[in-house]
Amino acid sequence: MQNLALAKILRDIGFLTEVEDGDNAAFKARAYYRAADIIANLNRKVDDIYREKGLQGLLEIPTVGKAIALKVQEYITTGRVAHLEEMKARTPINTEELSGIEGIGPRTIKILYDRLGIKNLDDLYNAAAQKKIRTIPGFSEKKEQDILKRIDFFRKGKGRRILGEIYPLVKQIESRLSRADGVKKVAVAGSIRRMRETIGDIDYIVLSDRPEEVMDFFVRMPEVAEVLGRGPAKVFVKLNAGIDADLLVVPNESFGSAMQYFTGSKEHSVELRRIAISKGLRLNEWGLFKSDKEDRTAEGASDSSELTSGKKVMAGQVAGNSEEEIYSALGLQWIPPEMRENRGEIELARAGQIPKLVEYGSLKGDLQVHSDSTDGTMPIEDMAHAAKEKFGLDYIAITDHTKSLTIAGGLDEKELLDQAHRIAEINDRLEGFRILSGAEVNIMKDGSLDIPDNVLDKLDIVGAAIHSHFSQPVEVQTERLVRAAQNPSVDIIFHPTGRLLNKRDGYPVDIARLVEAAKDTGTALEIDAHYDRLDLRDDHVRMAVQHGVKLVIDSDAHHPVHFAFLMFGLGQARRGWARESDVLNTMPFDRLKRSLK
Ligand code: DGT
Ligand code: CA
Ligand code: CA
Ligand code: ZN
Repeated sequence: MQNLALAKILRDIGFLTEVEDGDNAAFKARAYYRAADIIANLNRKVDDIYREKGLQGLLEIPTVGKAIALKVQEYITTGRVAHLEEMKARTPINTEELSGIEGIGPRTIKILYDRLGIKNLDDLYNAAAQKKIRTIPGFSEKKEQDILKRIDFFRKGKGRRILGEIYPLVKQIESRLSRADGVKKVAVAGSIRRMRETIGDIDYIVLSDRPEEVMDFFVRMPEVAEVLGRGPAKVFVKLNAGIDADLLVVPNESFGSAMQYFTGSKEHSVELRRIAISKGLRLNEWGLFKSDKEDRTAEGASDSSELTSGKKVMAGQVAGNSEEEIYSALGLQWIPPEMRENRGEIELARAGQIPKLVEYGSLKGDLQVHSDSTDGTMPIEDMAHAAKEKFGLDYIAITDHTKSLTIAGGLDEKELLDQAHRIAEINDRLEGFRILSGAEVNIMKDGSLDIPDNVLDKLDIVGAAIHSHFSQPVEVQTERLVRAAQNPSVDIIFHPTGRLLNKRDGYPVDIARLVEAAKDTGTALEIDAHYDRLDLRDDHVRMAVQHGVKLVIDSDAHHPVHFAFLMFGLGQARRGWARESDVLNTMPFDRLKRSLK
């Protein structure tokens, strides 16, 4: 748990830095978020590293600099970090509660605190209910109403965690469970299987004939803090990490139906159950049954969670073994989990028209990668080497920041061209791998770029992004992005909304207008795969796909471990029904090169 606990502390420091210092601290905060990512995904315990090599060992952890290493050391040796405690004392705000409300990031939290002394969810609710929020410049009656609605939503849902932040824990428990006696298979279902960007809890399904033993093992795992409830085949626990986990143990005949049931979404499953009923069938986690048979054998226990042993219930089972079998018995094509939100996928499945979604592992390259020329942590060669050897990619684009982003050490015209020259030299030495020269060029307040066209012209690929002046009205922000897309050198709009999930409100963008401009100018829109960005959102992706706008899925890597996060971008793309042909960087290098502006 140590690594994950440390990651949480670093994230808290980053967040409070942004609350206290506003947009100016965005980059400093990001350094903390990055170190937190690395530590959460490290395959060694940080305290082991420290015991072995001391502070030097900590400094060798990628993205961990002196300031962060010292805080890590302090935490390992004393169990606390004074800097964080001072910040918490100075800014006594329950950021955890407040940032759980959609659309409320550090900037808003700061304004609410300064203006109305709002420190927690109760304060926020009361201020909104007393119509005080609308009196703050930049807020409105509508925003106030939204806040009330979201608080209600939040209180029902007990807050949601970012998928990528919880993912290492999900995998750790999965692998522990898979080694337990009597376990034949372990699967993760629920919103995680659907690759939602935030998740409420973790849902496991275990295939086993010995549910009691498996549940005993589960509740005794070191990750478990408390058992919340237990039935004959289901158990609910609270984990030390503060999130709940559910486990369902099923026999082989019910594995597919359990997967279907536990994967949801609820809205999708409700519709499937309706279809089952219309065919004289009943669908639950134990299988698809003939209605009359189930009524007789289950003896009125229509909530199957109360059913004890499999055997007697299985009479009359039409399907249950696999999901395919269940969908097929309902007259439907199998539907990829990422599409199961009852947003039209069931109609497509009935017509046999489920699109072939872009596959995990189908990306051939990564078009947003940073190097140590700016705020990345590794030389170009090392990023290329890792992309090729560890992640099987065929190409990357080096897209460092440009000069007006001084805080990231952005490159000027000469430095960009020098870098492109160096990349050409590296390419000469490489076999079976290509590096594109590029830039993440900064979009200025008026929508112009900070690097002139005659320089951008000479780069292989150009992404443009907004990094400042976040608080402009939606028309202004959209116009900035549209202008950038119209630039003849700009191939991609990077992270189009600039949000950081649960951390920073993005700038407001009229995505429909941006999609239209992207279409008109042949500009691609990025799904930034880093799990705390993931802009575009799933419905934005769908809009782009519907309009034939190309997407790119990039890791925004500042260190090789970040290439692993491409899967979250792919998940988002699949949630937006994107096919391989919608994603530019599924193309082999030569074709990609030809399709750029
Ligand atoms: P989450 O955990 O909020 O991110 O979202 P899910 O979709 O993982 O929801 P969860 O964990 O409450 O339940 C897992 C699945 O179990 C859900 O997707 C569908 C199924 N399920 C849970 N509660 C109900 C229910 O009341 N009715 C139906 N039809 N299905 C349910
Ligand atoms: Ca869940
Ligand atoms: Ca659950
Ligand atoms: Zn950027």
